[in-house]
Formats: sequence, C-alpha cells, structure tokens
Amino acid sequence: MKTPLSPKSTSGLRGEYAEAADDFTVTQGWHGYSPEAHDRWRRLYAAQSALARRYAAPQFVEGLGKLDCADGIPRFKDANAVLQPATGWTLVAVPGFIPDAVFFDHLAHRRFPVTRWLREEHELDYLVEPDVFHDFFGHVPMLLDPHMADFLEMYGRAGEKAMAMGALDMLARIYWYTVEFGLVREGAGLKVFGAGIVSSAGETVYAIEDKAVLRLPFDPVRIMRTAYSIDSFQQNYFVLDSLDQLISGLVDLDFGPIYERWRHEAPLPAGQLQPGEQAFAAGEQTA
Ligand code: HBI
Ligand code: FE
Repeated sequence: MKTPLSPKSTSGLRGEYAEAADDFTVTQGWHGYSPEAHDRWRRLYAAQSALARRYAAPQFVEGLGKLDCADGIPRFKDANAVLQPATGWTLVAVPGFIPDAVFFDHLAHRRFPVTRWLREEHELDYLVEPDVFHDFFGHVPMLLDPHMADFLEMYGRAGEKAMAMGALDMLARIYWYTVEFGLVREGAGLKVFGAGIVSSAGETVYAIEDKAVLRLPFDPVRIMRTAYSIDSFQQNYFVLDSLDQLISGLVDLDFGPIYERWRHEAPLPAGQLQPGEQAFAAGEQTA
C-alpha cells in the first residue's frame, strides 16, 4: 500500500513513505532541512505574506502572524503550542498525499496532516502535490479560526458515509471549493482564504482581480456538482458571505439524498454560468 522510495533530498525526504506508521505519520525531521531549504521558505513566505496582507481574509492574516514562521521552515511542535490551546488542533507530519480514509480519520480527530518536504527551486509558484509550504502556510493559519476548525472536523466525519455511498467526489468538491480555493466577502470587496490560492502568487491575484473568471455565491449542492481542475487556475470560485457559512450552510444539510440524486450524473463543467445564476464582479480592493 505504501509507495516505494524516491530519491532523497535535503528538503525533507520527499515521497519517503517507508518509515511511516500505520496512520501514515512520520517525524518531521526538522534538523534535516538544509540551509537552502530554509532560505527558500523565507523567500516564499516574504512573497506570499505580502500578497496575503492585500488579498487574504483578515482571519488568515491574523492566524499567520500568530504562527511566527517567517524565518525558516517552522517546527510543527512550536505551531502545536499555539494551535492546541486555541482550537484544539494538532499538526502531524506526513510524507505527502495519504489515502482518503486515513486523511478523513485524522481530520475527524482534529489532527491536520502536514507534508514534511519543501518544493524545489524550479517549482516555486505551484505544484500539484502538497508540500510543507502549501500545507503549513496555506492551511495552518485558518486552523486558528473557530469556523474552519469546526468545519474541518465535520468534513473528516463526513468521509465515511461519502465513501460508502460512492459519493466521495461530491464531498471532495466541498473541500476543494472552500478549504483549498474559497473566497469570502469582506465589506465591499472579496478576499481569498483557500490554501491552494494563498500558497500561489499567481492565483492569489487572479482569483480577486481577473475580470472574467466566474465567482459564484456559495451553494453546497452546486459545489458538489461542479468539476474542478488540479493543474491550472480555477475557472470558477465560490464566495462565502462569511466564514460562519462553513458551518451554518452545511450542518443542516442532509447529504444522503443529495448524494443519491447526483452521484451518477456527470458534473457541471467548471466555468459555466447556469441558467438563473448571477456572478460577482472582480473584487474591488478594500485597502
Ligand atoms: N492527503 N496529505 C494529504 N493532503 C490532502 O489534502 C489529501 C490527502 N489525501 C486525500 C485527500 N486529500 C482528498 O482526496 C480528500 O479530501 C478526499
Ligand atoms: Fe491543501
């Protein structure tokens, strides 16, 4: 089940699953990061934190500040000392992607899997797999927000039923269009909070400023029916009224009948306005 070894690097044992425990956790191995890797983190942090101050939700910016991680690849242990008293979450180190059922089980128990290795110099803006910059910089600040904290546990708990009903794709789209690529309304403007956006320089600007990309109001059933791409900027985003909607918009939803109704239908293509829908304009900046 565990994938074979790939060449080791000094950026944190990329793809090294051999030593993982049954729940796919590993030790972070913080002392194994090279000075070059820490320097790469510092440059990624400087660029993305500057963009975040302008384009990201205040909850993200505030959470990032509390993590105090500008100066190099952070120790997960130090982050846990901040997270645990705040929202009860614990970071666990993993070698990369882990099986769906294992991922859901960690989330259901408020453990967030963080990939331990850092991207290489030639893949600075975006990579398809999660690395420590995406997982830590992108996700951990929002784990300090009580709505995201509760929502991720709910998502983890929902996994088993979705898998049993053959509707994992539908549930995964909720995660994709919120946790990874979510936007939220903030005053007169729009802000980003999804980890896939805030960890990418190009997509942070694009998601807010592009004149043509579709920004649709948050609608869980619409989201569960909408395809996405993993290797290009998104063709549509969904906009929350506030982060509270992660809870209020989903707790009362009866997923069983929704899965039943749509799980065998082809998803709606990304980037297409459906009849009767209205999109948001590009977000004017609220300075
Ligand atoms: N593993 N490390 C890691 N990170 C993810 O985001 C992740 C995963 N395994 C499965 C998974 N995501 C998704 O396919 C589920 O959310 C459905
Ligand atoms: Fe992610």
